[in-house]
Amino acid sequence: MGLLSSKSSKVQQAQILLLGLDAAGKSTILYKLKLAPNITTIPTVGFNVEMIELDRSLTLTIWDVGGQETMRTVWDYYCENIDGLVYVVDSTDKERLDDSRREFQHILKNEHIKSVPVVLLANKQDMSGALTAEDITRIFKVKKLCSDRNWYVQPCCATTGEGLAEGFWKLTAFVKSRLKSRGNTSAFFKQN
Ligand SMILES: Nc1nc2c(ncn2[C@@H]2O[C@H](COP(=O)(O)OP(=O)(O)O)[C@@H](O)[C@H]2O)c(=O)[nH]1
Ligand SMILES: [Mg+2]
Repeated sequence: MGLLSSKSSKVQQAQILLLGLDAAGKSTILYKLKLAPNITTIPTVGFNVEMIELDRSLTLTIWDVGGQETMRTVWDYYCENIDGLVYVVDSTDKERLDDSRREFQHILKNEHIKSVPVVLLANKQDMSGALTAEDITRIFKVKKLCSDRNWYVQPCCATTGEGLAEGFWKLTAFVKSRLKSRGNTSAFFKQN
């Protein structure tokens, strides 16, 4: 029984965790994905959640957990039942790049997200001096840290939406491939 639509197809649902330091751009991304015009973001208290459908066979439920220091301690808690991780980096915040890298490294160690695909969004590419996706890949040691899973680093600009669809398409493909290889055991189904 589906609660959300009357479509007759079997739609898979994946749980996606959207993480990153505060002010990285997570809420902007979430609202941009929903195509809501002229959204003013406010700091996330607790979490925001949105469901999006890029592909008719897979609905992504995206959990935007606050990035403030106090919230970072509960990131681990949200990792249960997660099918994909999107990690947002403010490519211009060079002062906190190391903090962000450390949090990224920490979250990848979580048992529950072992082998879960990761898309890093190198956000704020519209600003001068922004580090490139290649810079972020190198600085975050992504090749090494994510050698056990599918990963991709996507440059984007959350305010214009540029690069977001590409990043989430990549994630969708990774998630589908993982669910397939796991025999769909971890996915929820909405049978309408
Ligand atoms: N220039 C620019 N500003 C951005 C971009 N993405 C987010 N911001 C701004 O960065 C600030 C923090 O964004 P927000 O989405 O609230 O970050 P969150 O704490 O990760 O949810 C806001 O003022 C956004 O308008 C971007 O791609 N370019
Ligand atoms: Mg937020």
